[in-house]
Amino acid sequence: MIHVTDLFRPHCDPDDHWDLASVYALAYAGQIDLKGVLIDFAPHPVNDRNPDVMGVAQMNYLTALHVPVSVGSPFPMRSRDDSQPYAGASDHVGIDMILNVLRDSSEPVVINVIGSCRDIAVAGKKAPELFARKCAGIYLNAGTGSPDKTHAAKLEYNVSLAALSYAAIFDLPCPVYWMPCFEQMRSGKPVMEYGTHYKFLQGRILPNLSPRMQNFFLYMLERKTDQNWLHYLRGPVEPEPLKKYGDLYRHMWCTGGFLHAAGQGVTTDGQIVPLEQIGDRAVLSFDPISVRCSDQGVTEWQPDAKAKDRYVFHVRDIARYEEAMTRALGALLKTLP
Ligand SMILES: [Ca+2]
Repeated sequence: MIHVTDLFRPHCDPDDHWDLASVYALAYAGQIDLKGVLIDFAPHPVNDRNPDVMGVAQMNYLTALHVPVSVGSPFPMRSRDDSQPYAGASDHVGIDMILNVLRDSSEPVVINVIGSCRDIAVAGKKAPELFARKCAGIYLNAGTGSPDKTHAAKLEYNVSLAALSYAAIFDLPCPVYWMPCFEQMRSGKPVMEYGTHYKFLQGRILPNLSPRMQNFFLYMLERKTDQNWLHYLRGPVEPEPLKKYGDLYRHMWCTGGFLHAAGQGVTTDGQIVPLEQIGDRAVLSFDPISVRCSDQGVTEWQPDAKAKDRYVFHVRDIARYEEAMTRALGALLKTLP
């Protein structure tokens, strides 16, 4: 697995740190081989934020793993086919890391895209044949899943970062597991059928984690920008921020895709079980579709039972999805030391 994220310090949306911890939990359990973390070059707007390499260093230390981390391209794509031949070596250090991982891996690699689509789109345009051979699937967390074009025309945040790149992902010669963040923007509904969004009260999960994991989250949530990443992690847990952030909700999107990539499903009562055993207990599925995306980032899709490499995330039980995902996330993160 390669994990591509808009993980910044100080944080933008803190969900990316929860997601980073989730993929490290899968790696720590030996369910995936985490081959690299690629962080977007900059958020939008930049506001003095930098790629959070300290957060990755903390997770590597915690889990005793050595996952490389790199930084994405500073350039937006100029067209839907732009492989950025004008970029220098530093500009593509992260994109080339991805291409090297694909080349060197004996098995096909899944790629999570949970921020901008820019780097994976450019990587795919640089080496389409490599993606056809070695990319087992892109878990694309972006967009709006409404089958109704009127709703799809309101762009979701990750699409607004790089609409051409989002469109370009749908052109790549590898499976795409499309995980629209919402079915409709501003629908007012917490959970909809074709959107991954759920939320949980952080106090339901934070107090059950190991002290080091609690400190990983508090160091991020407190927007620490000192250099004290190691000693803060190993220090005592401060009760006041733990209480303060426990009382806040966290909005989440990507959890179901990480588990699916690791061959795991989530049941309607929130248990994580192997996909081949889950049957009709699954709270979510990936359904085969045919899909097109305009240069502006507007999708059109239909169910297509014959489709082999395009799937859409589908909530099977709207009433139980949020609670099921909260339980699954809590169980997953509790396994971290
Ligand atoms: Ca993100």
